[in-house]
Amino acid sequence: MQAFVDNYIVKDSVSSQTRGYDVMSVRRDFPVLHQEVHGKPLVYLDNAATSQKPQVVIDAIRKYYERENANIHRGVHLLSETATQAYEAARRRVKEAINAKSNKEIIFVRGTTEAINLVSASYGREFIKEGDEIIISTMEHHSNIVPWQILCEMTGARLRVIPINDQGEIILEEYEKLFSDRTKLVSVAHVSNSLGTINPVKEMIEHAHGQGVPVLLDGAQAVPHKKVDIQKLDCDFYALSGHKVFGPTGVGVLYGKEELLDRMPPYQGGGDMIESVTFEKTTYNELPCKFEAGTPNIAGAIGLGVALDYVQKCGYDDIIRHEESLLNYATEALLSFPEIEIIGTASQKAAVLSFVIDGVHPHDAGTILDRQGIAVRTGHHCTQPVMARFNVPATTRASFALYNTKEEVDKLVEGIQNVIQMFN
Ligand code: C6P
Repeated sequence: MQAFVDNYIVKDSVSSQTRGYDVMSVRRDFPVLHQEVHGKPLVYLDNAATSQKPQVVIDAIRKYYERENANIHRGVHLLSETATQAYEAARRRVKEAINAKSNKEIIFVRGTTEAINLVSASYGREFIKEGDEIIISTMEHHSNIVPWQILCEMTGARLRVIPINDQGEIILEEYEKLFSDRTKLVSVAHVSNSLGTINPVKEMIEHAHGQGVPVLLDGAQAVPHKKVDIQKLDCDFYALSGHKVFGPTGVGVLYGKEELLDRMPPYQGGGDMIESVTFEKTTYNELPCKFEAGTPNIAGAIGLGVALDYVQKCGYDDIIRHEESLLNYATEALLSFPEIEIIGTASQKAAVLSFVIDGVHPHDAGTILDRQGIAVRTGHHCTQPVMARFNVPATTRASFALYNTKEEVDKLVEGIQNVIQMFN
């Protein structure tokens, strides 16, 4: 069986494993990048929305469906055992990648959104009562706002919101002032999707723990860019999406400390999450199955395991260095345009560049860039309170990944020049 499991592990034949960090080799691993759109070479700068997939991930998913597809934890036949082994190997892979203590702490879900909804529904049902308070920040994605609002409506609890400064950074003194004996949970982004800010989560967690308050980190935008060490962070929950970290859509992870998950009621009922069922009384399965009702996204989990392996083999230090140089290069170029304002200028930033062009609606900018082969996201990025904070209806956002190049940044800059010229 081990041989089978090994089949899904990225071998050292990953193209990027040539000496040092060679972005052109990395690009060769991503077939989707090698195409034209509107007759121009694709410049994919919408990585914060979703990242592209390396061939090893595509191959793993294809291989699973071609050779090994079966339901897990249910059959005694070989394919079912094989699929179960591969799924559980993927869980171990996630556990190692984020340095969790135990496989029981890794719950496969649909993505970050479902991970946060799981905590708000389950932790909320058990621990949040009328008058309690939940702290979030102004820069949260709607996925880390709305589930808490629903919980507040149901329970009579209330949200407290940490303000951010003009650079798009959390104001730590204001954060600390929000705590009281009513505070029951802090839930904040590790990295902001619309501003790029990397939040000082270690200090924030230390402060919250000092007050006996657990912390959930929304890691959707962190895992593609930095090594996440759950035990070092000491967060209580961590949510991530497979598709942002070069894995498939429809799969993600909720990490939770075992002692907390143990005390939380099930989120959904169904197959695999039970120990025994009678009409009189049902008992629940152990972690992590207690939170994985129904047939999960088996191929997705396997793909995610391979994707995490791929990123690790590329090397986080090299990825960080590469993306920092792209971000600095692009930021400097955009600053040279008097018509452009960058939204989000935190001192600690991931590879996200949001901006507005004077007199040009972001949707027009996005459409014109698209005709030049450049894919960026325009809109509010599911962070309407951030747009309100900066008094803009929307931004244009370029977000970089490990396979982007300086030449692509040059094309973005050229594209923006064309946008400005057209509107003049
Ligand atoms: N942000 C973006 O373009 P899901 O959709 O569940 O995989 O991830 C939701 C989510 C949660 N938190 C943060 C910080 C995010 O960035 C996202 C997804 C995408 O910015 C799509 S809106």
